[in-house]
Amino acid sequence: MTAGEQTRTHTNFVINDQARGYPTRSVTAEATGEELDHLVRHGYLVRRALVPADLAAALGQAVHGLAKSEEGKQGAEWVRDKSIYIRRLLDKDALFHQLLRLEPALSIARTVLGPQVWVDLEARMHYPGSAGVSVPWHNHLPVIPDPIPAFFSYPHQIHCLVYLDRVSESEGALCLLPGSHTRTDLRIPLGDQSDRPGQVRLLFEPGDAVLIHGNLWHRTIPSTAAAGHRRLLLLGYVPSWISDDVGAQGVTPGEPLTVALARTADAEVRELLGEFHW
Ligand SMILES: O=C(O)CCC(=O)C(=O)O
Ligand SMILES: [Fe+2]
Repeated sequence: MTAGEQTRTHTNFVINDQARGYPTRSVTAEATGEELDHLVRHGYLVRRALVPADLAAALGQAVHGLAKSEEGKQGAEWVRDKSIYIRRLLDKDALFHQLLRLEPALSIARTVLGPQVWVDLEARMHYPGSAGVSVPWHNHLPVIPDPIPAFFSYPHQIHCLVYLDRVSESEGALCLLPGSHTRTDLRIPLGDQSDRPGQVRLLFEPGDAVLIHGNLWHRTIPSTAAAGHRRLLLLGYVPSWISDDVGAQGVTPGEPLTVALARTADAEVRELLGEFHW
């Protein structure tokens, strides 16, 4: 049951786990019923000053350090003088561990996704002084078939974008398409940067954040030559059961034959064995 106070929303979730005695998980989100409703219906929720400015500065420094160490390395998602994407931050600098319990993002995510989630943390940085750096229209969950099958698991995730630098017109606003997270008929061509009716443009101060549904369409406006650094963190809240790690089950084989099978199998067999790339 969910009960709203002025600024908080409490929910008691009883999990249908017979073996564990139907445990209750209580979640209190620092968000009103209206704010949660906005997130569910429109697919986004802005939270100004989610992270204090001094912490945003320290996190920005850490992102900078990782960028320096990854630039040019094999596998780096790096375009010289333009941008870098850094994955698996929780494995790379313990400073980021304090974001595991970042509130109110975590409790908001738990209220709308269910109380059992895991957290993925990535960062993106645009280098200063380059004009035309941008991310065209995209969403983060491109796995939805049309028509939607009767028992399809719609990929609900909440992604919290935490801005570590000021984002003015020079660095390029974030543009969102409200309500597009449920529009399975929307097919925006790859690379499209055009304005769309109803789009919302957002600028940020360091520490500001926006929570989006992972299937919400969004893009960034191209930077100008006057752009400063544009660093942000992407906190991904994913339902816990969506994971390839199911823990120890039964007697483990000495040498997993599926690993050898996958080496020579075609794409369909590899998918059936669990291979999946975003
Ligand atoms: O830079 C931004 O404001 C958003 C970046 C983004 O959408 C992404 O990296 O997926
Ligand atoms: Fe994105």
